[in-house]
Amino acid sequence: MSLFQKIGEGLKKTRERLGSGLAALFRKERTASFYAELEELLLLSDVGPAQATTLISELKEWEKGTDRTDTSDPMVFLEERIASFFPLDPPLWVERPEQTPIILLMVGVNGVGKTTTTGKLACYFKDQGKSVLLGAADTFRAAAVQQLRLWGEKLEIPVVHQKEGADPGAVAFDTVKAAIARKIDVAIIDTAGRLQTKHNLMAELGKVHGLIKRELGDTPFESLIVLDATLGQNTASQIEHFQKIIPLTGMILTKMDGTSKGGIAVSLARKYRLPVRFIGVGEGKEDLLTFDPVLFAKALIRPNASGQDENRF
Ligand SMILES: Nc1nc2c(ncn2[C@@H]2O[C@H](COP(=O)(O)OP(=O)(O)O)[C@@H](O)[C@H]2O)c(=O)[nH]1
Ligand SMILES: [Mg+2]
Repeated sequence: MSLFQKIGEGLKKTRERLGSGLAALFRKERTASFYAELEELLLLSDVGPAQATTLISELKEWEKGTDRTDTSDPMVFLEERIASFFPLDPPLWVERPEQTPIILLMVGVNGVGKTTTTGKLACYFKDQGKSVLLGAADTFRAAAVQQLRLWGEKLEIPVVHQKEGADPGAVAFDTVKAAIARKIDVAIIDTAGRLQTKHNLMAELGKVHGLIKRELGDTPFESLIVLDATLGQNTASQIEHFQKIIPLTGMILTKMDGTSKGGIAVSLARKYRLPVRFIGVGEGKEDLLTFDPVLFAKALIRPNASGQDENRF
């Protein structure tokens, strides 16, 4: 399967609603209710009110013929506009010249899929021939450390860990130190996330970030927020909470396979100007797909299009 086909499969529920809905709608005449129906379809898939309004007014302009370029298909027009909503800055792990390890700090609230995504990412980088180290900085629950160690065993990747209740900053610090000493390519640090708790995990997370930053000096690293796509617009407040504590560099949207609201990626990326790095489309180690705005928009809007861009990866 090509990446385009995998994205299409992962987005099945969303495209059954949005892609199929749009195809049926665009076959109809432009009656008074046309744009209302279009808006409803966009909102149902969680593209977000601001994006729906923008897309509809751009489509109206385009249909007047003033803005028309090389396509006469309104679906292609929408797809191109949606793709343009995503920021394009490349992630650190693409063409990084320096020899220092790439550090990924995984953050997000409990249950969104952080630990699973950490494991899948380890698999992704390992498959590219990179050396990987994992850090179990979710010391809040013993089970979380155990869960990450299982991924480590399965993938034959070392995991830096301490006892339950240990200082997550110390684990993160040890992971970075070890990654530098062992000349590791990518170190991925799993953390605990709770928004309301007496243990004040959010303050601890700020400390973890500060320690990594101090250790790396001017070398940049990624702080990736993991979000459960099935939660739709509720994910926005999670971004805002975490952004108050640490500067986020990107998003990973999990459980895309379980929702018809996959348009949330469009909404969040445009609103917060945060690039989407990966999408999760299942529980297995291979169920993590690199995010490409063009392929994503196409899979969302025109899943049956022949994927001319299929071989971009
Ligand atoms: N269907 C599906 N389930 C996922 C995905 N990512 C994670 N999960 C499941 O979500 C649950 C919580 O994941 P976990 O990694 O423990 O979340 P954490 O608390 O953020 O570390 C687990 O049952 C995972 O298997 C995904 O992309 N698709
Ligand atoms: Mg976890």
